[in-house]
Amino acid sequence: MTRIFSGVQPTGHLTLGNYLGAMRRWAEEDQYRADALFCVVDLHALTVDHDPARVRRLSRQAATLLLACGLDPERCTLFVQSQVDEHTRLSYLMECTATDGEMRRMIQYKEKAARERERGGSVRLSLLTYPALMAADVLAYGTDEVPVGEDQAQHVELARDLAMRFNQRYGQTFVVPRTTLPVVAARVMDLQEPTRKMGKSHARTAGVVYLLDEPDVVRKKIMRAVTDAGSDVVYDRAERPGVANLLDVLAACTGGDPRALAAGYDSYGALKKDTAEAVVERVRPVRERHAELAADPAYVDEVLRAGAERARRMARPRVDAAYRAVGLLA
Ligand code: AQP
Repeated sequence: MTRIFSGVQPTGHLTLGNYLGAMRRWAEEDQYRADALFCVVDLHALTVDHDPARVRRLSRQAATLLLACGLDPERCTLFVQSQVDEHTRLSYLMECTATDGEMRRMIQYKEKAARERERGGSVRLSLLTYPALMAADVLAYGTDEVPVGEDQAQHVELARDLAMRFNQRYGQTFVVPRTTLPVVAARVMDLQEPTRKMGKSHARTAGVVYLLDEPDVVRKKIMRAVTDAGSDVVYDRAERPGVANLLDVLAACTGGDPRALAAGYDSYGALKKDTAEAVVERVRPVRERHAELAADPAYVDEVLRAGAERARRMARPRVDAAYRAVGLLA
């Protein structure tokens, strides 16, 4: 059976981008067709300046939202990264397999490092080595497929390279994973800066729709989205990024095709209104289920405990084999 692994970082409140680009597919398709593991990758949240209490709160909230999106703990394995030591054990071997040049080439490193420097802060070493930990997350489980949004594809490519290099040097140990991207909404853009992806840790929140935003807040953010010069509605990601983004979101929420949808509009106002309603309707059941689950934290904790135990059992033999392969007395 195909094995799938993917994760979310508790670096902020989960967004519409996380949902349309990744979580929705995990819940509606991936868990039914594969042996799937989904992880709140909390160690990754420590790569930038963070508040411990906030990370703890966001980790639990992310797990609750994943359940609210429809992940079924009877069908898939849901857990928190730091509760399974195999991730950090294997991460060190990945650091010994990768080069510093490979790490420095990662777009997300360049962007986040620049942001940290702009804020006058220093860049943590773990931000640079983050892709080694992500490779470990994926490779520990013999993962075949990694369903992610476009922004994570470069990291999965690196995980592939590391798996192949490790296998070549030390003998067949890891499955070489592949990325799967969604057909629409692989990259939901910020509503105020439509050339930048919608990100949960952006300081300016007006362009970011959070899954737990009240419906009226969602409507307001979408109605105020930056659109492009001109007034005709055409789907052109390069020349009309603002309008294309709205069409992508509308298409992802209604199951349509963004180009075909464009033909049905002759004003930005009508497009925004329909997009806002489509998002509110799409997210409504997630918000409702989240409210129910948030009232029962003991249930969420139990799901995470059982998930971590299962994940540990799955990862340990391969990580032990990797330790032995490189010459350690594991
Ligand atoms: N804007 C997006 N459009 C489509 N997919 C997206 N994803 C994230 N943003 C978008 C996908 O969501 C999954 C979980 O993301 P993550 O938690 O690993 O963090 P990220 O990729 O770094 O996303 P964020 O929300 O932008 O976080 P910050 O601001 O902390 O960097 C991944 O599959 C991702 O591709």
